[in-house]
Amino acid sequence: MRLSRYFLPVLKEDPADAQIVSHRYMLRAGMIKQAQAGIYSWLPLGFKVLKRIEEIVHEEQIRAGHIPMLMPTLQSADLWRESGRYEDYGEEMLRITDRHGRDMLYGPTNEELITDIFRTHVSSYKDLPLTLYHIQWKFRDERRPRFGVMRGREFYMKDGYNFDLDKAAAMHAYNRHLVSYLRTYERMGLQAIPMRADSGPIGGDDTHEFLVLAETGESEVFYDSAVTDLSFGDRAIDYDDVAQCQSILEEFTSKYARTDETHDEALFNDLPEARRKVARGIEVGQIFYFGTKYSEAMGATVQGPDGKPVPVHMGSHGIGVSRLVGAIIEASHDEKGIIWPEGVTPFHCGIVNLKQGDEAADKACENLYEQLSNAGLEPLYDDRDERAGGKFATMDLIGLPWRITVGPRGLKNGVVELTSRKTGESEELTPEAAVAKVILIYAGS
Ligand code: 5CA
Repeated sequence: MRLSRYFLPVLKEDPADAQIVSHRYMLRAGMIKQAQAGIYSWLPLGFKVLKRIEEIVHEEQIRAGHIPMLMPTLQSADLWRESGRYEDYGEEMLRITDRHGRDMLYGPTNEELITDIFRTHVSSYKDLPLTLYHIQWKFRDERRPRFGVMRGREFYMKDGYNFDLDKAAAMHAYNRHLVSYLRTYERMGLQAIPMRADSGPIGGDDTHEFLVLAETGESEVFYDSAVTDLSFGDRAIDYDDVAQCQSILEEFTSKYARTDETHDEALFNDLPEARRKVARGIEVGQIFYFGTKYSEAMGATVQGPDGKPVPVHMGSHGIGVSRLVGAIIEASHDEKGIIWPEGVTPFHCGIVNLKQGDEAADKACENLYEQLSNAGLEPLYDDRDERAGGKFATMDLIGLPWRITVGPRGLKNGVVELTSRKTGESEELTPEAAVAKVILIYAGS
């Protein structure tokens, strides 16, 4: 993309109403614009990051054997009356009436709708196990929408639902989700710690939230500092291997890590004092096992091996896709702007032309642009007729991990400059070597 043809409405001043850094930088970098309280338009740069995150979530869900689909945002109130949640859900639910006077709602989550699909089409245990998921907009009429996309009213969520014959099989689905989530967040450059949590209106006893530690997080968390040493890394996973998934769950959940809802002071105090940490975290996902709560209420049964009908065991598993955009910025920024991890960056590499209109500089930039594009990467070329300082400030603000700077002086010596946004370190390389290095950095990602 050439910046002269893009739509990147950056703001010079800090917006007055943004209290946390991710909100401030998302507005300043022209990623989002508020449409109403807690409802945002995703401008091109923000939309690109949202899509990258969505892609990673899809890839990891499919890798785990879960099946993508799409359900609508508007749902019928009657389904929610069947589960009893139409009344229970309270004021967070946006209720709508259509022209025929039918009660509808903008879905805050999809347990009822998916259970209805399941009961219509699945009748035998032979079709289990089954996990279906979608990534769709949700609406919760939060009392205090705030912090930009972190606590929106309209937000983008991946929600997945497993259907299994018995509790043991459903717990394997739970474990599989936990493992796939660990991988998903690490690919985004995040450490998200699974913590024992409370199930709220979704229901059930088994639930973990995934938290990214950040001062601006809304949840208070208590944990053994040893959990922060764990990393998923590049493990080969067989998602059908029950023992392997179970052992990874144990590895990542056996150390003390809880949100304030389930915190147990006595257990916590058993830890050596130096390892007791109290901090704040951003909840970027949650997994639930709730057994037969919905299947019994809504008659989702299958014929078991003995021919008798059994209600299926279910769980639901969510990832806050739009919230993640903010969470990644909270975890990765400096005073100049965002620092995107390579896995989610909107463009792979910036190209800054220090002297637009200089024949050699223009040509070198065009060549770099073409070579990076031919390698399947997306460069963002700042080809505007602007001062170098302004171009650097924009690049630093929007946070691309790598920048190639091209100027007439360097070109006389046959070099351009490759700079890491994270470390600020630069090296002079021939244009070919700079391209080769950037390609190598992204190889395999
Ligand atoms: N049905 C279950 C799992 S699919 C469910 O709805 N879970 S949830 O309530 O925990 O939501 C899943 C994730 O969506 C949360 O972990 C959080 O990351 C994100 N989320 C929830 N509410 C909001 C909100 N108001 N704004 C942005 N993201 C949110």
